[in-house]
Amino acid sequence: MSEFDLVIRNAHCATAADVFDADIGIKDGRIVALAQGLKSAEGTEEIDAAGRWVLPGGIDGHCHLDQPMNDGSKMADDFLSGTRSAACGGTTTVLPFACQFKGQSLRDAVEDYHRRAKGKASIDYTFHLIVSDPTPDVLNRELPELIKEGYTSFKIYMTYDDLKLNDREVIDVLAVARDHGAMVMVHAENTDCIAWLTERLLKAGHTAPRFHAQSRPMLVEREATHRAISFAELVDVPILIVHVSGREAIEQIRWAQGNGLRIYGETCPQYLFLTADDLGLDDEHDHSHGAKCICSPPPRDKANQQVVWDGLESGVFQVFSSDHAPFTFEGPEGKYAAGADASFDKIPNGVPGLETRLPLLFSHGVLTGRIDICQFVALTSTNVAKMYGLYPKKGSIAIGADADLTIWDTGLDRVIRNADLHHNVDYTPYEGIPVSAWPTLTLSRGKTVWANGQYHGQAGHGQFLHCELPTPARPKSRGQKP
Ligand code: DUC
Ligand code: ZN
Ligand code: ZN
Repeated sequence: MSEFDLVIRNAHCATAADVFDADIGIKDGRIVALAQGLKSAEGTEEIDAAGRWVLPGGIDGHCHLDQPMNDGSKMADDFLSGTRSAACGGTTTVLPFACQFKGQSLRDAVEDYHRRAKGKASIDYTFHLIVSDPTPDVLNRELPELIKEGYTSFKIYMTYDDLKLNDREVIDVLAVARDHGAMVMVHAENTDCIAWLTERLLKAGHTAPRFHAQSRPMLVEREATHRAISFAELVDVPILIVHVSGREAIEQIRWAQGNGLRIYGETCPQYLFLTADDLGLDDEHDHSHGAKCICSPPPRDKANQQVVWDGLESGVFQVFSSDHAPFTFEGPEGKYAAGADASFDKIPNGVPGLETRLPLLFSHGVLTGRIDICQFVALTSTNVAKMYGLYPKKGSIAIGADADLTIWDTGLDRVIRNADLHHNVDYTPYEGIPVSAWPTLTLSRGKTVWANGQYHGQAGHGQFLHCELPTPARPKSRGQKP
């Protein structure tokens, strides 16, 4: 029997820490050897990566797949099309959400979500929990049990009527996370400010998609971010502020980090590549592009894009996720599920981005010199694995790690076209944006899922991952609270 199933020769590897040249020996889906001039038996499959970057597969720590909606819309991507699209863009692990509806047990939500994933995923996956109804039973029994079983992260919302928690509920959930070592992701926007602004805009007849941005200005995000940070300080627990859109929330996070609080930040491609103008301009009567780009928090302006880039560069952000939330533009379950003349507040929030996340950041971050290759790996893979307890099985090129790898083509001259993507959405908000890097090969546990422009994934190859408790990225810096 051969020592390796596959050897990748002449790999120019980057991890979050190092850049090195090696041959990579893979056996039974894992990396078993890293050496120069690795000997292999005759007939062993080989791939020559000479001249190319070989990186850990991307881990998308925040995406929505087949998440049930209650407004007549339906997510366009399930685990089949979502993981296909992810693999074609170099992502080898996804973390979508098992969402609890108010009145539902968390266990039910988890079981339902397992049914949705079963037999469909072509790459590995795990779930965050969305906690929308923190009853005493959820807090005292369900969450601790689920954390022990490997569901170690949950998302909470400070807005959206069907999901939002009040301040006391936020604190209660943070306290459970602290007691059991889990990670909480916080959607930070002030719900009452949004409701007040929305009411005024609609009363004035301002219903077009562009008013979405005016209903959720940066102060709404800043206030909720500050409040979430204060609660995390009170409880003495780390939290991750997700999908941070611009300067005002970034200032809050930077302040907290500077004061020794364990506050982490996530941002997404929509805050680097879209602006509020993409929601539509004053003189526009065709609202289609605007509806396509409605997401929350909304994209801001050019100056804020630069502030987000600066935050990636300087380390305010630990993770870069897609927040893929796939709704078609056409069709009865898409962006206009509530009717062709639906006002902005009735348009489902979210943009697709699983497949374009890595090529966009590689092209406009690494190849422009804004971030280095190790930062790219950290933001898109390693830190995500550490944050959610998947490291070192995922997120590295190391002996014993899963052979989730990407080989990159750079120096390309292409633009993003929805026609070339593999999701089930009929548009991409990034249409026409140039990219000069794209993975030429994606391996999921040693199996080719994407090669030379062709998808080779198999539904059911993807495995559910039980997460360990997250690896703290920084030592505890504050005294224990009662
Ligand atoms: N905002 C969210 O909070 N979730 C999905 C998509 C979005 O825009
Ligand atoms: Zn959110
Ligand atoms: Zn989201």
